[in-house]
Amino acid sequence: MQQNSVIVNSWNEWDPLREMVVGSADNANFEPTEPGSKPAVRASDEAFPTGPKSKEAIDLANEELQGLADLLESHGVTVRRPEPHDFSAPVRTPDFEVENQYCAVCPRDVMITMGNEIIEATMSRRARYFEYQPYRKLVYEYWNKDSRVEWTTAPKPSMADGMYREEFWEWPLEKRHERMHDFEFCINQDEVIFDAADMSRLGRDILVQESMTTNRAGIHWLKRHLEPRGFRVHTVHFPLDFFPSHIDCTFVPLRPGLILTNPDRPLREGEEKMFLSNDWELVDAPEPVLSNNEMPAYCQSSKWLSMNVLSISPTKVICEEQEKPLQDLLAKLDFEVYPIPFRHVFEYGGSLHCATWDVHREGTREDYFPNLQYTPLP
Ligand code: ABU
Repeated sequence: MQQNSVIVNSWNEWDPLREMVVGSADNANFEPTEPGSKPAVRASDEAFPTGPKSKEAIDLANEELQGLADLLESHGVTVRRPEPHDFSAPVRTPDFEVENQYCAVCPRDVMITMGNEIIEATMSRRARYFEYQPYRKLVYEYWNKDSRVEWTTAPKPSMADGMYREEFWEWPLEKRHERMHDFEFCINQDEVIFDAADMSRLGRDILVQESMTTNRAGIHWLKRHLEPRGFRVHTVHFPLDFFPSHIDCTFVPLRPGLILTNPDRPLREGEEKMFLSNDWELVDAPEPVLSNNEMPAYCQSSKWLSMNVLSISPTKVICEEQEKPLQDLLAKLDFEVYPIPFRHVFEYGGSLHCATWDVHREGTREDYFPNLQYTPLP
């Protein structure tokens, strides 16, 4: 049975924050083309660059990441950073080779805290196979300091060619629309695959999005691991998101009873019941300030990075500086909003929530869904 831990303790996305890892753009490389990812320059036919990002791009992103770290520290949060890592090094295993790795800007994609347990995700892309390494020193520190800290590394998939469905990238839009309820993407169902950022924590209840980066075998592994530890794991789907990857630009819990939702990506019919029958309110985010075509050229994420906000507490939220319509909505919902510039981080795969990993928030595991009917695995 899990219990509160002095060092590692975080059960949801909103409790008062005490310790957090903020990513770093040091040594970042462009993500390579591989079966799980086909990066493209936005609104252009230009070839996607390869190898290390420029010093200027890295400095600009690091300045904004440092700004986030400073803001968190001014709110009493202890901020930790990843260890330096050579992302330009190629990776070669018996099953695949890739010319370089990516970056440590988005710890959220790799690491997740479930109460007093740290889980390292399997990951789904070759360039991210070793992305846990910049966080290992920290994990050892937490694990050595407190015997109540649990540490789990999920099984590494082979990432061999047979794990992927490469034709996925060629499907025309009509075919994607036709097949939107199949939830079959660029990874198949043969191995356990998940990125940590496809999960969202609401106390006893964990949401997991089926996506391009998390398959049904991955969700099954998470259920088998988490249910005996007292969690209920719910699979969620957003059928109109044809390239889903990571839940935190789609369905963003802000405090008990309130979720920020993406108007372009409604939940699959029927999946809203769990929220509505437990008096949760789903509030649509406003249209982002940038259109998809206006996002930074090398950014592979959608305009909905606008929604990728970070909660310092149930009443305080950090939001990207230019997203005024969202800031206004959050203020109307009674949040204190802290706007900071973060646009230069976008080309590294995320915004404020993606670029962090919460290690310690106050609070314990609560049941926010008392009217839930849940059937655990047999
Ligand atoms: N890594 C989060 C990106 C999600 C999105 O593009 O909507």
